[in-house]
Amino acid sequence: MLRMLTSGESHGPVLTVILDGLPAGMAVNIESVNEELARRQRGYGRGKRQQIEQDRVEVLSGVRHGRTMPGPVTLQIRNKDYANWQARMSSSEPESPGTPVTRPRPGHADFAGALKYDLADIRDILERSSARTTAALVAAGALCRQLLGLVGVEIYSHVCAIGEVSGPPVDPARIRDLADDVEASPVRCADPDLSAAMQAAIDQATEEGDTLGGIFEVIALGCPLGLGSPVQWDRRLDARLAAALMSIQAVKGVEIGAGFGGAVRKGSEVHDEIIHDPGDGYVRLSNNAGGVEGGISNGEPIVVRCAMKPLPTLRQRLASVDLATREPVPAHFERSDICAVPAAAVIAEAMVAYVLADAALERFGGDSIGAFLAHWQADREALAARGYTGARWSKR
Ligand code: EPS
Repeated sequence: MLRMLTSGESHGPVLTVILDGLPAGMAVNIESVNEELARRQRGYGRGKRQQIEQDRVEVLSGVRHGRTMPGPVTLQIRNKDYANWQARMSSSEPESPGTPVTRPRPGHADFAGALKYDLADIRDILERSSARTTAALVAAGALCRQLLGLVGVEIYSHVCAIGEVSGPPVDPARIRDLADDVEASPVRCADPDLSAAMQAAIDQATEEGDTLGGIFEVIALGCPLGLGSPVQWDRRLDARLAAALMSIQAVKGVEIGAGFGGAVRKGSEVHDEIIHDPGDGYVRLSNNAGGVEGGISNGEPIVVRCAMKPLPTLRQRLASVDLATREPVPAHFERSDICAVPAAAVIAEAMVAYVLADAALERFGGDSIGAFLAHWQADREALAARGYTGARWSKR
């Protein structure tokens, strides 16, 4: 239903995203898109680039007088740093092209990308594989979030672990109350002691010229029942969430609900029992499924966790080989982040918003926002007639 296509290089003039398929007539709040971009830029352990950029979106198509038109929305974010890279990133033959990057960083797209695309200069792939492009995804995700907000979906995230510093699980039912503390923490962790320990771990990695990964969680509250379908592999909501989250740079693992932890427990301990309460309708006694059963959202909070590997650009250089000479060399280093887990959590919110908005449009349809909301309302009434009232989360 929705399609999303980004373009742009890390140090090119702009990043763009085309989002096609939003219903016509949806109110668009550009300031809140900019706030999402600012959230992505924050976070302890980020590099100097975030002091250069102040990401803001410009609308190039698809919005008129504050509302979506039927056509695709195109958003643009200018890279301020381009001013310092004009010769190196020039689209025409420059007088001096600069020194080519020939020393692949282990863990980056450099090595496989240079060989795959037959490149003499790794910059041609590193500029596009860079996580800088996620600014465009966050901008489009912000519009998806605005659509979802109209049907009561709220999306939150928090950081569970940075390197070896990790905390106890957070009850999804508490995430709304914790949200302000999460936003105020430089590492998106509501617990002040844990937040301080995570920052100390990042300081140590900075000192050692190293980098850190971690684990973050995204929780979507109020997701309507019935998004996604088991009838075809590529329509399953969990499969779509996993693909979207795995597409974020450095994400190496995705869990839904109890995830890998559920694999070592018995069925009787894992599956979320169902009761029917005359007042509340159907209620689940736990949410180990993370809000998705059989590829369908079941009305419980959607809970996804991602494992992010440590970033591959290290001051403490790893062993590599010069692709031009095949001599052993230290890997290329350029300005980067020490830890981007808090930013990745914000990016993951955007990807979850995209997947849920896409699935909501599939279920409720509608060319106009009025039709979309009318279909959603009719669906709620139909579910209520069957005893499901929604918005009831785990009582345990
Ligand atoms: C950036 C993400 C990272 C930063 C980048 C900005 O990209 P990469 O995946 O290439 O490491 O390092 O900053 C720079 C490229 C730079 O010049 O500092 C982002 O998310 O904005």
